[in-house]
Amino acid sequence: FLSKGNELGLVAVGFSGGQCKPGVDAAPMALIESGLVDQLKNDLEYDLHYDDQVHSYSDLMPKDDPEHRGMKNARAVCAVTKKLSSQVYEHARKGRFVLTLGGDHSIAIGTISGTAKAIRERLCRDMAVIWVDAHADINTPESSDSGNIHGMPLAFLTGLATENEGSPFGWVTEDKRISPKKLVYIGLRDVDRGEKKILRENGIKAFSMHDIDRHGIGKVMDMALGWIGSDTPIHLSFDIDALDPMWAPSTGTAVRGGLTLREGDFIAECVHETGSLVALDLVEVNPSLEQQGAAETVRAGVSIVRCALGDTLL
Ligand code: HAR
Ligand code: MN
Ligand code: MN
Ligand code: MN
Repeated sequence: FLSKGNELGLVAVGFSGGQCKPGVDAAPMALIESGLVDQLKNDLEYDLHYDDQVHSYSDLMPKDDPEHRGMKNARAVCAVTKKLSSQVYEHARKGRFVLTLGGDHSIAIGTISGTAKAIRERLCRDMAVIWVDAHADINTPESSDSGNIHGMPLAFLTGLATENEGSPFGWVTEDKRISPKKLVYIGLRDVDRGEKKILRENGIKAFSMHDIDRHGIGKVMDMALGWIGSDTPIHLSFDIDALDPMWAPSTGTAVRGGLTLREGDFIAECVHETGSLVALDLVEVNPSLEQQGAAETVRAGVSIVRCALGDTLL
């Protein structure tokens, strides 16, 4: 009932300004070159609507980007995410599944705001977000120690951080936000002290690696999807650093003790099985880091996308 047929909008966002390490901008090309698009078309039979925007964000870059509320590159991140939000909105509005290849995780400000607005208009529903990550990415500009915006997208998307009209993220208005009650994390293991307080005070549902160790990934997925409830549209935002560095070493902030390759794929498979998935982000693949592991990291990313889009083992 959610997406019509096999229409897929693909958005490639080679953007690295939400953090400080170059190279994550090369991920969309690396994913596509390793056969992702061909596989989606030929194996999974999607009808692709591909915005070839891999490079065109560069003309949006401001010349001058001074720190704003302690945030680095706020104007650049604003320019890219605002444009991305309308691209994603246009796909989702037409009932297409939206696949966005990042880029660092700051781009989720653009993707989730776009789908949240489109789903509200098209289905009169509030969308849920499943955020698979080692990190919580919910720092406010004030609680962040790094000033890197890829650690903040969920603060703006939930309205825990807001900006006035005219400020960089003033465009993220209520119609483009999600409720903190509709956010579920899986895979957390590196959460800042201020973020723990934010999660606690807002009753945000989170399954850490500890929960996965205790219950197993099967039970955790049952609980995560149970919290969201059936018939709720879901946006899956998958940070490759949720996987253990054994499987995905080429990422900007790798944290040991993560998901296995199969646990990552299993999460994607379970979300697909709900029939409620409306969009997927795959972010933080950085082929220039740990170069011996780059091909493996890209392959892990391709696998997660395939699973989320309905590939099955049998
Ligand atoms: N929490 C830290 C910060 O705010 C580190 C965030 C790292 N983020 C990512 N995305 N790699 O999940 O800077
Ligand atoms: Mn079509
Ligand atoms: Mn992240
Ligand atoms: Mn992360």
